[in-house]
Amino acid sequence: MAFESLDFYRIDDELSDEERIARDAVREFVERDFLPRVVEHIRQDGSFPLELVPKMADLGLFGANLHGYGCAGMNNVAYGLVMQELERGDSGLRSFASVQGALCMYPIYAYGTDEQKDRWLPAMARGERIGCFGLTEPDYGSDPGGMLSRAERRGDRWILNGTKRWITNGSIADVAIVWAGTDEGIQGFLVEKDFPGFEARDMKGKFSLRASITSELFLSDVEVPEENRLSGVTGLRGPLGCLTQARYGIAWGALGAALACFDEARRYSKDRVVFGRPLASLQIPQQKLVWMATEITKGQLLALRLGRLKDRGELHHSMVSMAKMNNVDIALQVARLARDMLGANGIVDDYCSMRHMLNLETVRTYEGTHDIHTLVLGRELTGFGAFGDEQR
Ligand code: TGC
Ligand code: FAD
Repeated sequence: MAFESLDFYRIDDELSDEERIARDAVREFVERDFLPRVVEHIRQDGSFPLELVPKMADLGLFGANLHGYGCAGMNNVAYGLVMQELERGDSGLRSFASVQGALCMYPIYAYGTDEQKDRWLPAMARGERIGCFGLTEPDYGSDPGGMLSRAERRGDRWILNGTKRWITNGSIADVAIVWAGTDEGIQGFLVEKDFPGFEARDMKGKFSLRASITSELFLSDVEVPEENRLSGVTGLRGPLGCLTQARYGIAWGALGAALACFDEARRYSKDRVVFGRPLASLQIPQQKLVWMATEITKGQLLALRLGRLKDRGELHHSMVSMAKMNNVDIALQVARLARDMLGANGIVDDYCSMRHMLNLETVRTYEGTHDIHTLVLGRELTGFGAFGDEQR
């Protein structure tokens, strides 16, 4: 039976025709092309349906809120709705689009030279070139400012050394945006997959985000020409500026996962008979559904307001932190409750809630953990950094 999206506060009324059309096109793609194959991919550890990339490109899903260079140029609400629908399918599907658009195309768009933009953006928008974003290291995740990766200038070239871990799409990427320390501060480099000394190896054994490729990147004396440096930014604000774009998409995306779980739990509870009555006719299941619907509705309002502020250029990154933190947190709780309401059926992959629940454990960790966003907001509200480093 077709998915029914919760819209208790008639938020649809607030959307333009263009925004609804973008959302509905992706909803149909997910329903028709993605969902029938997701189970096959989660049963294989770390496999993504790459055959869908051309279709995703045709729908304008890569760099969808960027303008020019063959990008769709959607406003940020339409872009958010697209992310919501992709993650209604699976967090791995939304991750693929987030990494390609917000973490790879955006830094080239915002910090790159005209030559870099012309070379990479149209090809990435068409899905002919795949990117990955290498910030996290084995010993520096929440605190990327401590990174050990280094880039040393040698004339018109840079020599890169270091290791990046937990990198989405690492082994299938044509280009890795690698962030490394230099004498002038952290800088970004476009490392092409065939540069000698560069290697990507897949990470296995994940319980979460199984329909997504996660890799480790090894850089050993990799020579990168100066023309591959992102010369428009220096310092941690470079990668953090990209994260703001991706976290914005996650604030919407997490709602998609929550909507899928809510829909599944509501349907199931109407059909499932316990003690001679539909589960949905009992008070405790109703309380669970009401909690889910209320939190999803609050999350939708947060996301919509954030999108309108972003379109007006009035967004502060701490607002994105609040929405990422809250919407992922409630989505994970919704998924856990939905799984619980399905009883034993909830643990098999005929149903989606447990898959979303496991995925959302990653979403709670990546792009700034729940704790890190709490600390960002704590610092914003009080003026005191509580990260544990006295210099902050
Ligand atoms: P801090 O002093 O706060 O900031 C340094 C400079 O950056 C600016 N800034 C930001 N700019 C844009 N957006 C943001 N969100 C920003 N946050 C800070 C800030 O204004 C400053 O600029 P300037 O010009 O004064 O230099 O830096 P800090 O060292 O205190 O660190 C702050 C902290 C801990 C919040 C930051 O390091 C952080 O966000 N840590 C979390 C790391 C993280 O999120 N990693 C994600 C890796 S990528 C990933 O997970 C991809 S998953 C992909 C997928 O599959 O979807
Ligand atoms: P840690 O930083 O070691 O944190 C461990 C725990 O300590 C957490 O609970 C955290 O909240 C808490 N903590 C940390 N600091 C503090 C503090 N100051 N005060 C209180 N508590 C604190 N990274 C990329 O660069 N590119 C990618 O494409 C990418 N994709 C990913 C895909 C997957 C599937 C996963 C799981 C991760 C991915 N990441 C990626 C990495 C992700 O961003 C990091 O895992 C994340 O930033 C957290 O870092 P960490 O794992 O080192 O945890």
